[in-house]
Amino acid sequence: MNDFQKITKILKDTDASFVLLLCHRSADADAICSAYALQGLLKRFMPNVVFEVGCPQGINKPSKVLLEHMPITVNLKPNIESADVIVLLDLNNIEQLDEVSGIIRKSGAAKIIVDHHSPSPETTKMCNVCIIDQKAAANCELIYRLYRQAKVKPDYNEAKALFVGTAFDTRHFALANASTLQTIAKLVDAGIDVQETLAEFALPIDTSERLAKLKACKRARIIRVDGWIVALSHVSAYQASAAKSLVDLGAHVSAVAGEKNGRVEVSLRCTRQFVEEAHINLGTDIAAPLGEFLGGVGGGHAMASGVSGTGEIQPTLKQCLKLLKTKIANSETKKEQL
Ligand SMILES: [Mn+2]
Repeated sequence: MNDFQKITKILKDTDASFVLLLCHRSADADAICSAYALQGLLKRFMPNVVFEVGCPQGINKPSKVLLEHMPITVNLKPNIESADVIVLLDLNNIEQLDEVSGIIRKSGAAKIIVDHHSPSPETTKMCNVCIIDQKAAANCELIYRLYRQAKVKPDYNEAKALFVGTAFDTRHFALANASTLQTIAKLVDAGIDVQETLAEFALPIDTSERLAKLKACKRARIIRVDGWIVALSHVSAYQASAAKSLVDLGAHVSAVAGEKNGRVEVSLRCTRQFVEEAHINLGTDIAAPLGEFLGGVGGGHAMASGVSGTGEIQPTLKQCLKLLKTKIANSETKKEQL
């Protein structure tokens, strides 16, 4: 049985009449476009089932532009309790949905996960079908694979959604791999104009984001750890963008924290060289234990990850540096032993 057949089997076995396609907090283009394209695919086979895209914890700014340009409908207050089947998209841990995670846990609905992050055992355990491929550069790639398994060609808007979701998640294909580019080639064949579509969704940078990035650079503490340049900083918003800027400027690793109502959030970024030579995966080696330290959650990818928990900025950054130092030291010893 292929993955597409596994999904349709669950939908049939549960005699589902309402299927909720659920995106992560401040849902990005990859999550929303995955949900939209999967909705379209499944509707073809089950026209009597109601499929809804739910973003109970909001959507991010680029997604607002996306929804203005595309015929995608998103419910910001989905009725999770009444779903017969819940599909988690681009989301590895339901804890990311804060209070919504309790409702999902209590729900008797069958659960399916389609994701490209490192899997969280508690979340995969509660899912009837797990379609997870960490090698996929975007979740939209996994959805395109389902189209192929179903032998269905995406229509123009579905192809455009899959293209845009992939473009956003791969930083305009800078993080793409062979399978990403093969998928993109097929979508372009379906009628997508690459330059026009990328221009349509290009975002002007907000003044507040520009200021956050500049402030993060001004406040950065720069530490050398065994030849690696670590930059630690804090801003009250746009931590991810600020962390990326620090790496663009020359840091090998960056961590930018922000505090709001006793909650602390940290974005971590690093270069590919750091992942490969220090053998450190920011998601599993740093963000996950830092999340635990803060009584919250942490995870993500090797080069980009995030943490959310309870605490204050300085102790959080201190712990982050401690984790980085320990991991770097461990990788040094490993190298010596080789
Ligand atoms: Mn994604």
